[in-house]
Amino acid sequence: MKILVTGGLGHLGTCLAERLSRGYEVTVLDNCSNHLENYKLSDAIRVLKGDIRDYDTVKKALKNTDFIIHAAAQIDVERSIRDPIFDADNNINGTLNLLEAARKQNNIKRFIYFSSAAIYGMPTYTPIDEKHPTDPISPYGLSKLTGERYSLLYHKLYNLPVVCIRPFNIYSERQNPDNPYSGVISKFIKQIQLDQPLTIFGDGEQTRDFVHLRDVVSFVELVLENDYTIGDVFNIGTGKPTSINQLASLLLKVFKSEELGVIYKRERKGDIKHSVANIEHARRVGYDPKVSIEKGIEMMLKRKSMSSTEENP
Ligand code: UD2
Repeated sequence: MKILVTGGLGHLGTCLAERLSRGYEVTVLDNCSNHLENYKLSDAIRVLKGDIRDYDTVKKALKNTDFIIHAAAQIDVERSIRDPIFDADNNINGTLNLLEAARKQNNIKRFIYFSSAAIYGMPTYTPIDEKHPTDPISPYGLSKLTGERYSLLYHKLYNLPVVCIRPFNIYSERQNPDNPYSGVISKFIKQIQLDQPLTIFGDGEQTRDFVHLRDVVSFVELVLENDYTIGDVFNIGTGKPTSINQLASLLLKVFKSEELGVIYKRERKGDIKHSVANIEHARRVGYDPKVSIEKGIEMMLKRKSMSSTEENP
């Protein structure tokens, strides 16, 4: 069975490609734009350099594929505000190219669309379930939502076996802190390595649902194997909120760097106060996140102290 992973050289994509290459023939399609995240993949994985904005490239990449995991996207929220056309071109038009090529191919067994928690905008209640209103506050949130809506429409109109995943804050020991799109966890670890205090934006009482990449990948495996997920949308998180203050204390403790402390800076513009997923829907189809934030950070410490080559999370 063949799988195409778009964005297969990114943080999420490499992990998916590596894990799935154990049971499937994996091809990744990536435009290598995010050079900071381009990991070396194992030789068993076929790498196609190309852009999802180009329909012919997408059509060729899809040839003979059974499953598609669409993880390629413009993911920088601030860039989406600066350049909404670039954002829409990647996240809407790129997605549409894939959907259209998949529809024409006519024998796709699964089309997994990676959406985002950003589609909810400012939550009106927490934990956020899938029925929560979607009211994005950035072009990025809107383009991810539009891609999701297109995907679901392709399911309804053309019976394309679509499944949409709405991940919350994904992290792993693979995340590159030098990448400006990288999350708060890898940024804090980098500051610890540089013997700097951790920089907290705002009062640090804002909360996030940090989900380890390993749990996200396990859910993808479940979706690939189970037809009953088709046509549906799933939040993927842990269901547990962690405040940025709690995160900072935990990291300083685990990395034995409490003396560094934290410094507070002005709140980031448009920062969401509380974000935590209700994951009951995913649980009902068998999702069972295993990596708590405490365990995930222990895993990061272990990785940082290992000098050996990269291992897949
Ligand atoms: C996440 C996604 C983003 C988008 C957004 C939608 C990640 C990495 N980013 O952004 O792509 O989907 O959700 O809402 O998953 N913070 C600090 N100090 C730092 C860095 C961050 O205090 O050095 C705070 C930041 O102000 C925020 C929290 O930590 O309150 C999480 O920040 P983030 O950049 O990891 O992720 P987030 O939730 O803004």
